[in-house]
Amino acid sequence: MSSKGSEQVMEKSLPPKTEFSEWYNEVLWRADIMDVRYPVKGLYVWHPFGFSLRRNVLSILRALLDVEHDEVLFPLLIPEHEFMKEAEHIKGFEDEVYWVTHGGTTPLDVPLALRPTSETAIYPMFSLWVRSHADLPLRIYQIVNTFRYETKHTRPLIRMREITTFKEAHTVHATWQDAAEQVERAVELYRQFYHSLCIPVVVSKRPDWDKFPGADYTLALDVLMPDGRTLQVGTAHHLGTKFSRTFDICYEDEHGEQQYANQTCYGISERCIAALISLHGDDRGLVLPPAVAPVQVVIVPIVYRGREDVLEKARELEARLSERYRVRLDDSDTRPGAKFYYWEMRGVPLRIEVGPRDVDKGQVVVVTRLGQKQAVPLSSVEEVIEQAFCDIASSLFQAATERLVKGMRVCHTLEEIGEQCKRGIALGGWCGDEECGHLLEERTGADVLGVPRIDGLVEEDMPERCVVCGKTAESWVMLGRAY
Ligand code: P5A
Ligand code: ZN
Repeated sequence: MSSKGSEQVMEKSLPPKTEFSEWYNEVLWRADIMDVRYPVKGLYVWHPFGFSLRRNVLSILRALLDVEHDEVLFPLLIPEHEFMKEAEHIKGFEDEVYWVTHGGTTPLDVPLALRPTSETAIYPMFSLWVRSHADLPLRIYQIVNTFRYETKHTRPLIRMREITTFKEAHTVHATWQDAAEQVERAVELYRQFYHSLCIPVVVSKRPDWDKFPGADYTLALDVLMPDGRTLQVGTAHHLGTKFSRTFDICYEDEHGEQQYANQTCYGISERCIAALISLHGDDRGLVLPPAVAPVQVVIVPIVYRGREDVLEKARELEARLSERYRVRLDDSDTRPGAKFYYWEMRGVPLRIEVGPRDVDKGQVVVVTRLGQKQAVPLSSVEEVIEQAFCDIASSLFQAATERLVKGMRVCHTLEEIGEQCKRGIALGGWCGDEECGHLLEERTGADVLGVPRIDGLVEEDMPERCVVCGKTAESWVMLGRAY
């Protein structure tokens, strides 16, 4: 097959992004993110390009967490008796736990759980570590794999049975108020993290029936996916003294009295990468913010026989730019068009074309993944790259924010909410009663995501009446169809 032919075949095979589910699955393997053919349901293999993206995303989150947390690493296995200690927590997770019951052929005295999350691994140790108020606050995080036997439809990066990149933080404080402030800082940290990925989020307080098992309350971050559904991409939980009473995490206060500690925990999975891919990608594949793109700049020489100097110039430029950027020179034997296609699929923010005429003029052609093209003198390439990176990041964030704002609507009836949730997020007034909350879900077929922090995303005032019972509304309520 001629290279032209193969290009056309490949061109056809990425479904348009409007067919989101097909697009998502195709882009994962076409852009070398994941192989979904591993023979265990809900488990996937990271490809080199995806792994590199994962590493860049992690390093942003690490830098943010490192400011006030220490990184640790706990074991994967949790003894049954620790896992079973906190009643509400077990109830929330019992159907999702994988158990290790044998060592070889010998039944274990104590069955071991594969962590679905690490509260019950970490808190028995916190009980040993925390002695006095001087030990507080204690703030740690770890990045590990966790296992959840999910029964809902599994999807790569979105709902996995092995979460390979669980970034979980756990903190201990003297007072309930201190812990509440930590939850707020966690949400701000996550908001900042998502901003680095050019992703706008909506923060809300989850309704009581949907909070983390064992928590006093849960704050969550959601993104609006291209198909109009919402994806929870992070949560922060105030645990109060629930776990400290169970695991005996006490400190001696200034007056020499023993007090139960207040705790928080918060986490983000690889859903952050699912959101990154889904929110920015287009009909040609990935579009990656420069901060996390595994290849930030690809140099494509346009070679002609007798103009070996073109390749030479391209190599010089590669060496020069490699000092500051993640650069790839594509001097492979393929046609330029096929190279463009290949690197666009992988979301490379900038392509630099070097042709004979450019070499003669002492310039290159810089093309952004968003389609801007300009000729640039060789001497000012770095300057142009810096500017282009900033522009790409702000365009991505702005475009995603506009789609989010457009995707949110204030509704005044249950019918309106039901309709709106077919394509986005609905907002209404709520009296705050749990009964009205359940009726909201039953009658609209949508999920109550909780009480949102509107953050200027919506200009309208809060409706005066509860959309279900008509009593005075105490707060906003946000609904969507959640992944
Ligand atoms: C917080 C960290 C916890 O587990 N314990 C430590 C707390 N919270 S959580 O809400 O249950 O999970 C944190 C985030 O992980 C994502 N998530 C998943 N991602 C992919 N596949 C899954 N099966 C899965 N389950 C949860 C969600 O984004 C969730 O907010
Ligand atoms: Zn009501």
